[in-house]
Amino acid sequence: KRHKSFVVWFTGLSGSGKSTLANMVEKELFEREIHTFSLDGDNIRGGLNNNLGFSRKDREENLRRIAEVAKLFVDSGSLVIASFISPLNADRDFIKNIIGDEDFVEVFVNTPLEVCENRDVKGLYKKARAGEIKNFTGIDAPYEAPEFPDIEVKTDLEKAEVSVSRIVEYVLEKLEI
Ligand code: GGZ
Repeated sequence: KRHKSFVVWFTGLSGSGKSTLANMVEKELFEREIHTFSLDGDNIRGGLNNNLGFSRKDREENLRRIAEVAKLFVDSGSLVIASFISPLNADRDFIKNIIGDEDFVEVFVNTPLEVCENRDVKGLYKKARAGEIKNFTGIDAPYEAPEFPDIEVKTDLEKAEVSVSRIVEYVLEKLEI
């Protein structure tokens, strides 16, 4: 199918549910024969960016490279789904500038820190509280909530299926198919 290409960018805390939602959105789009490509910590921080950590400078470089890669995929015609904490307004502005305002959809996965910390799927919050991980977002590194996201999702108040269909609806509209 021919359609427009752009980036759907999920921002939110660790454990907020970015990847879960992104995977569900991707599945829905796949079933509609839309060709997507997902970027996340697993395929980026494990490879291209395996020399980067979580200092301010490294996060900037992490996100700069991801934005450039996302742009390449957009140029090749893919619908890109990216899931990264991208903690600061400045980070997201920078990303938006690289990708281009028109091709950037911001999805704020707004899950309260307490909820993420209670889930603690990977035990990282516990380690961060114990001081075993430094610069952990939400604990001893900042997260700035986006003021005007295109879509906001509250995973503690809304069923994932409902959030996903809101996102998919927005995407389908913008795809102009
Ligand atoms: C935040 C960290 C950290 C620190 C390791 N701070 O829940 P996860 O495990 O699977 O996702 C988090 C991921 C964040 O990487 P990003 O590339 O999305 O971050 S950023 O956009 O800020 O560059 C978490 C894990 O890496 N992780 N240490 N100190 N998250």
